[in-house]
Amino acid sequence: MLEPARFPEPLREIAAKVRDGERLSAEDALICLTTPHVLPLGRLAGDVRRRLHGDVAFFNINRHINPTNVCVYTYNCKFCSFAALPGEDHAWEMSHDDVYEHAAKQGGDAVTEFHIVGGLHPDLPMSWYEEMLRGLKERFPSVHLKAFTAIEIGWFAKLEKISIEEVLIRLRDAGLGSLPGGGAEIFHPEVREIICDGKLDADEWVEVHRIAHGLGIRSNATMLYGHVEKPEHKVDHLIRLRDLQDDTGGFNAFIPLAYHPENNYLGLKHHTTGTQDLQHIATSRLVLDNIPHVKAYWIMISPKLAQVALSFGADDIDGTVVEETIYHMAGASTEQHIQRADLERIVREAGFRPVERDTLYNPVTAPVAAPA
Ligand code: V47
Repeated sequence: MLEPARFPEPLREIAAKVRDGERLSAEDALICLTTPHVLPLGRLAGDVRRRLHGDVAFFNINRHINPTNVCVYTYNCKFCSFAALPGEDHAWEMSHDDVYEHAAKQGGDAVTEFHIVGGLHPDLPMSWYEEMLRGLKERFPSVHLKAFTAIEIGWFAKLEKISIEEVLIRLRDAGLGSLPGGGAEIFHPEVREIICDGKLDADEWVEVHRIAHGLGIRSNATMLYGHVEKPEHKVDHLIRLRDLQDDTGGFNAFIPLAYHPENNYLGLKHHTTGTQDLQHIATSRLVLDNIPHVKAYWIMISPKLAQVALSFGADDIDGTVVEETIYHMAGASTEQHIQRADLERIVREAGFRPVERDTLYNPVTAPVAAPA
């Protein structure tokens, strides 16, 4: 039982709200993000997480595929270490066959999700991506295709001169199952101007997800922290996401993403600390009372910290991944692949019960057959 009186100020009032199931205000969110009392904050978020999910911690068997890193916003998105201009040494463009070959490399586990994102390629028409989705569905019919950030969806609309709705309908017809949460960064224009000037703005990002939800396409949401943003910017970000979720109910999960500073144009040196990472996980769980899942992405914060995060509000540690480029090009030193047995062990040793889920958080009961 939560006893607010045992919490230090200024968390006491927040503890009372958590105990009573009351929504936190923007002012409360600011307190969560700035309090030095991270352990008590984690205790509150852990309590909410246990109310929602008991002792279950989710993981999935997934595979990341990045068909190209060629991106017209290479200079705009100063925080991104993944993108390249056409012809640069580190630029790549996969063929459809390359994509299928990557998809088939599963590292021995029966995959249920392909997570597919890439740069905004100036010359690849949307039909190239539709064909890729169809080709994947033909070869891997049971695998869910979670593909394209809101930024890519906006780019397709611009390139093809069609509406967001039409883009989403065409991609869904080709096999798209849901949208990942990338591209949100920090919504506030003061930050967007510095880190990703000219990219889709907050209203546009929100609109893509709103339209997707209206079409029955579920999605995730992210927030990139640990660079030039201030706590107030993150409060604004979280409240905007919560408002959208109140309207649509279409978000599955929220993933706070820790900024990695290497090999990009932003010119910052510092990595986030473990305490900061846990504080963002805990705050997300407490503020986003209407988003069912909070993910501690092990690739980003390490399997060791992801274990701790499960007691600070997270209920999901993402999946096997197999090959990761976005964080590893930005200096991540974690592995790129983890086996199912290791994910289960990480969860179990943190005191939780591992449950394999599919992308939409249905438990996977029988292993899905690997494609021939
Ligand atoms: O949008 C880019 C971020 C995101 C850097 O939906 C960086 O299940 C840190 O969205 N340092 C893409 N972050 C990753 C993403 C994601 C990851 C895992 C699961 C899901 C999901 C979504 O990565 C980008 C951007 O915010 N990013 N560069 C960097 N240097």
